[in-house]
Amino acid sequence: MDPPEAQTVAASGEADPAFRADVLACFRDTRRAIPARWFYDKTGSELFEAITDLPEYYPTRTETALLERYCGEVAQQGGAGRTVVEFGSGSSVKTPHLLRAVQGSHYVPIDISGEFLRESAAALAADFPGLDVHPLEGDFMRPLKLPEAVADEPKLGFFPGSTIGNMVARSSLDLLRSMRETLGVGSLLLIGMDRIKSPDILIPAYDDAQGVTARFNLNLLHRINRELDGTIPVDRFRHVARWNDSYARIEMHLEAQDDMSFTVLGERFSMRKGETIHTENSHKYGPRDARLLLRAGGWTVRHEWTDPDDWFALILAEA
Ligand code: AVJ
Repeated sequence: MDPPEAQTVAASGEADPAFRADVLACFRDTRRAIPARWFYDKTGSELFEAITDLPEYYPTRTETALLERYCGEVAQQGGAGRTVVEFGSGSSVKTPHLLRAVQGSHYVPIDISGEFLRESAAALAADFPGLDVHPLEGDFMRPLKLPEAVADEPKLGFFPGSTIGNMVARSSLDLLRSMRETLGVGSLLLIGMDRIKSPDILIPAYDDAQGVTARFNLNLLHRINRELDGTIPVDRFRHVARWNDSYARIEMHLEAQDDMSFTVLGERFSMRKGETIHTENSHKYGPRDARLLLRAGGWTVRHEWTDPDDWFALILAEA
């Protein structure tokens, strides 16, 4: 019989201390917010995979098409032969296109989840027999020391998926600067950024007809109940996706449908009808916004590729 999976059976005492701290801080504060990274337990990761297949969720599909089409040009524009360093590699599904085009001899996937990282690194190494894979477990929000074997190699950072969109401006700048420090002057960075577009396209992408995104959002409350011994009445919350135009971002919230009170780790909290927990920001960038942000972070844009609707951009920048 298969052993039970750690994440689904985690008892309150074993929950990630950082998760615990973020959740308690959220409910103790009047401006309730929980960092989006806590969506991704096992169920959450599976639900995100399901989101990427939804007809309304255009980003993954659009970016993958751009990578399939333009990785050859990325190689021509200076990427050829470089060591690819992927930030938040996860399952590395988009990486083969780039690795095939660039033809470097090393690959450094960086992820905070060691188990996931080693599994996907092993799978990639099997598919690319000539490639030296050096998985690096760590938090890429901070500058990291790359493996000795790639110290003198020219590098190409890879940060797909519009993950930068989850960060507020200040954090995204910190990240871009950290990446510059990690990779070094003269390095390249290939980054995926989602464009500003009509809310008529954006809202359904984050509030789909099948309700998968709603389940993804609500799973956070189930996770709190499971891992932090919570009594949150999940069915009395509603998934909300809204476009915040002044911040150019989609926000996801969980809205209380009634006045309520519940406990988390034995501590009692209450919420009023209509109050929300802010669970995610997904910032969108126009062409000039993207260039300015990158430049402020120490990166000069060398090339951009977009789809015919200009819904998503792949940007190549140099440190
Ligand atoms: C993984 C952060 C890029 O913001 O579009 C998808 C996450 N949230 N649907 C995004 C997400 C709701 C996604 N990122």
